[in-house]
Amino acid sequence: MQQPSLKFIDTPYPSSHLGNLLAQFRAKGYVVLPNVFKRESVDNFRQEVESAIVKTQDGRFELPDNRPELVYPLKAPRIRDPLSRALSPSQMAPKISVFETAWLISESGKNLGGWHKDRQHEGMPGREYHYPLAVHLGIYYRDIESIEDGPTAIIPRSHQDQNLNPYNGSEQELFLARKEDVIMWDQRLWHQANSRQKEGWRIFTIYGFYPIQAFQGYEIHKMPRALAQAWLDSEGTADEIFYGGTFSLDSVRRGLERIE
Ligand SMILES: O=C(O)CCC(=O)C(=O)O
Repeated sequence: MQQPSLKFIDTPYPSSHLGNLLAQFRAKGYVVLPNVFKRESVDNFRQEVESAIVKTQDGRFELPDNRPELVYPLKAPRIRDPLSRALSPSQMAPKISVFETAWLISESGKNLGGWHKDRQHEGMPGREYHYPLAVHLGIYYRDIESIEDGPTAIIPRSHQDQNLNPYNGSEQELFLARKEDVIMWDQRLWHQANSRQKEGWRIFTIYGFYPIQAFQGYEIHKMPRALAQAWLDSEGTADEIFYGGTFSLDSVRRGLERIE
């Protein structure tokens, strides 16, 4: 398979810019990360994705999970610092790990889901900020300028304040961004997809991340052999997750077989 043609801006955000982006993320529950991709490369990448879309037996559209495009945007250098710092105030920033790679693909004009939250509040909602247990990126690969472009609608600040919801007149906003941008958002926000009212596919990639806490200098990715053995000996999914994390041994093996 050919290497996807998406290109990235390599320089990280300067620290004062990053600080502002994170302040917006905490205050509103989302922020637009600007200039993550090279603008001139995005249309080609979207077309590569579109030509790989398949229809499933139950009538959904999907990007097959062995396509390199499925994870290629994760190579963007600019997403790493914001994600890590969004998950923790710690000076020893946590490592981040991907646990969700969802491509929501729909035809123009198709009705999409209603208002919901994917995560609930922790701690004392409305009083103080609690760092999220997971953080998400959302990517459209198009300039999203108005409701016709199919942006996600959200209730700003509803990730923290439980009094805000779509049924009591709380202010709403749309995720507006350029094709080279990426939205970083907190799924405790009330949100709703809007259908695309212009020609062409509506594509929204959602990547989910969680923090892996580690002491600095500790080699977290090298499993002690006894722990690896405990993973191999797991009896059932609960044990596999307990010893080995999100992905099962079987899913790793199956994934590799399919790519070959
Ligand atoms: O497609 C969208 O705009 C929102 C997707 C959504 O509702 C979700 O991630 O739970």
